[in-house]
Amino acid sequence: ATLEAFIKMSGSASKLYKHPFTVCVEGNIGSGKTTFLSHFKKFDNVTVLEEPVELWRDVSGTNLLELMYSDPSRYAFLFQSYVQLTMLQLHTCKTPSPYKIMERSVYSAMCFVENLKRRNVLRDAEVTILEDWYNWCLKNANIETNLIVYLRTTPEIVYDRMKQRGRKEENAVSLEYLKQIHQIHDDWLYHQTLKPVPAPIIIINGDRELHEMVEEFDKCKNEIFSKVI
Ligand code: DGT
Repeated sequence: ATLEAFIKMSGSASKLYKHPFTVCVEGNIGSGKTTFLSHFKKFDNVTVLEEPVELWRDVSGTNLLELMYSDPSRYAFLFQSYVQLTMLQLHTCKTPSPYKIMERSVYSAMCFVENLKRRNVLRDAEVTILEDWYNWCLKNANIETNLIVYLRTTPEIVYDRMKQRGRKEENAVSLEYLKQIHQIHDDWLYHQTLKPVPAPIIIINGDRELHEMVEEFDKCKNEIFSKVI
């Protein structure tokens, strides 16, 4: 699989936008990011970039997502390093449309790193390397973001959704883990005490049934498309 396979080009590619209006959709595992993104696929002026999970599942035949969950102390660094690269590729790719909507970002990848650091899963040197790369990217890469949509959820609810979805790698994911990831997202985007927020935020209640979220998405749609670029 190549990254291009994940870049759903909408419209003609005769013109590419180097700086499209960029929206990153954030939230816990199972918060409805994919559903949110799929809602925007029907608009011609939007390029929707889903998270490259399929790439993480097949790195030269190796399922890094699975290894990260089954043996985190051995593989978390390798996994995070690849997540960071694939996210940067999404941030920096030019789009055929003036709006780009991305699932997650290089910013939220660092929420997972923060958790691995707090749980002492990563070694100090591994954390330093990931943070140094991240800080270098903040200064030097074109990862400018115009809007963040935060699908705020309750850990118990996303735990049930995750179980129902039954992604095999996530068998080992506990409610405790989802609470940790929720807390870090909330400290970052809701309480805004963790680290700087890179763009204005829209917070959506992601606890509603996924099919009921359409209403919430429409509110967001108006807010996104009212931005003149
Ligand atoms: P959705 O549509 O809101 O249900 O989103 P998901 O659950 O399909 O997507 P996401 O990004 O929350 O997670 C996909 C899987 O990849 C999940 O098992 C968590 C994992 N994951 C994503 N990004 C990272 C990361 O930076 N580090 C670690 N350790 N895991 C990550």
